[in-house]
Amino acid sequence: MKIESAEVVVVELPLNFRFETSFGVQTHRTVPLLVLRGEGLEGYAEGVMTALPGYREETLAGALDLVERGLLPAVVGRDWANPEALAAALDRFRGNPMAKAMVEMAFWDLWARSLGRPLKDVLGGVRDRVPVGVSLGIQPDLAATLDAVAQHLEAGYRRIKLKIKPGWDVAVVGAVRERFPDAHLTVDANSAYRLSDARRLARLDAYDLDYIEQPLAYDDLLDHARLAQRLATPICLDESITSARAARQALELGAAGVINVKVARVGGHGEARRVHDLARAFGVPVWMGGMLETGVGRAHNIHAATLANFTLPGDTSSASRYWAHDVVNEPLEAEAGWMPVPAGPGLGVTLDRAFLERVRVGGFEVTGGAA
Ligand code: OSB
Ligand code: MG
Repeated sequence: MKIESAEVVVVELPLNFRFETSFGVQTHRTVPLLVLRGEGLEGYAEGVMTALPGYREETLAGALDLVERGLLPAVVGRDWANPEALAAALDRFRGNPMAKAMVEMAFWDLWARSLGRPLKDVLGGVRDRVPVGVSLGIQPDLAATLDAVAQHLEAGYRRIKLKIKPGWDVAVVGAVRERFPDAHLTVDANSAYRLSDARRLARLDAYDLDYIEQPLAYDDLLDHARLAQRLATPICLDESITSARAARQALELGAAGVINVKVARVGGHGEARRVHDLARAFGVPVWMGGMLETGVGRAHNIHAATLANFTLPGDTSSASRYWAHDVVNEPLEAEAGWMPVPAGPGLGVTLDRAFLERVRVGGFEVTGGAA
């Protein structure tokens, strides 16, 4: 399939909530939406990198420069046998998985649309709906935390993830567990601790958490393996897993008893599926993470989460939790903790172009491409 042209539209959207983690506060997103065109069809993806590198190293400005000057010129104007062939053509550029994921994911959508099949089928998914939980940011106080947990359990979410950081951990988790004895609870530290905090983290073992997500440094597998030996609660890796190779090394080391797969963090659907397959070979369950996506990235994540080893509830909660107005026309809403897979070819969502024009803050087109 030939990619004839590409367009990036950057939009700015306010979040419905203030999202606080151990690495900072987000109140809005600046979202680069990529449109790839060919055979009269369009394929979509979004970038999840942020202005400053708080989660991983990639930045919005750096990624968009790479997309405009490196990645799109390498793929526009060429005929691609399949998405794997396109992904292989991006290998010569080092790192930058989030930037590569934009291009690779948009092509998977375009490819699936050209086949007239839902993306989930083309990826090999086995479900029509995926189980979902919520990720709750750090709240102003304990009362607000308990209220937020109660509200989302009542809405049917199947697991509650609490963001923690040093000084906001054992006491809050203990109080939430006491009030909600049967809830599936997890915590996510976003790399806020060190191995020397092992004794403090081991106190969380008392609260029957499904897992502790990314307690230690974003680029450290070895210390996570050491920590795993000192905790009863499984460790789930997020930031540390940027590729199938990193996943294999983490699994071989015993650093991950669970993996949070984010398609955009690992460079796209092909690599996400390899991470999924490796984890399955090691008997390790995976779940679909999120990056506060709009309907475009959310739809991608939902399709990918239909693969068989996505057995734990993911973070792909209802779009209306995040956005007063989404960039896609279709509602992506969970019911009783299940998110239906959008129907139709490809992603099954369409862009609200009139809305995009209202919130647009930048963008560019790439038409010529490869010689
Ligand atoms: O660590 O999983 C994370 C959001 C942005 C960056 C990192 C993370 C998150 C979330 C929210 O936890 C997931 C979501 O609701 O999309
Ligand atoms: Mg996380």
